[in-house]
Amino acid sequence: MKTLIAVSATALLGTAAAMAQAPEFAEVDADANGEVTLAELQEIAPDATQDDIDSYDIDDSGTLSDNEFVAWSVSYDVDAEAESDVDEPMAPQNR
Ligand SMILES: [Ca+2]
Ligand SMILES: [Ca+2]
Repeated sequence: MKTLIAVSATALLGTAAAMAQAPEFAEVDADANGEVTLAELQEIAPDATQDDIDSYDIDDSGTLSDNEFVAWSVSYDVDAEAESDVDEPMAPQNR
């Protein structure tokens, strides 16, 4: 069982580094053009769809600006999903 935990923690480290924090708009906007496209959004939310963008696309641009992205991220609750994925690998008995 200890081996399983160690392997799981190691496998999660790379993911944790990318997902432990709520994403910043500047980080998600990979090409820094001021708009988050569906492809960019899917880097942090693989199950996101154009419908998700459209729901928060106030100016109907088809992409998310800074404000629109913040509104989306609050609704999507990236923090909660990241925490469930990481599952406290540094303190496995602290639950
Ligand atoms: Ca962009
Ligand atoms: Ca927009």
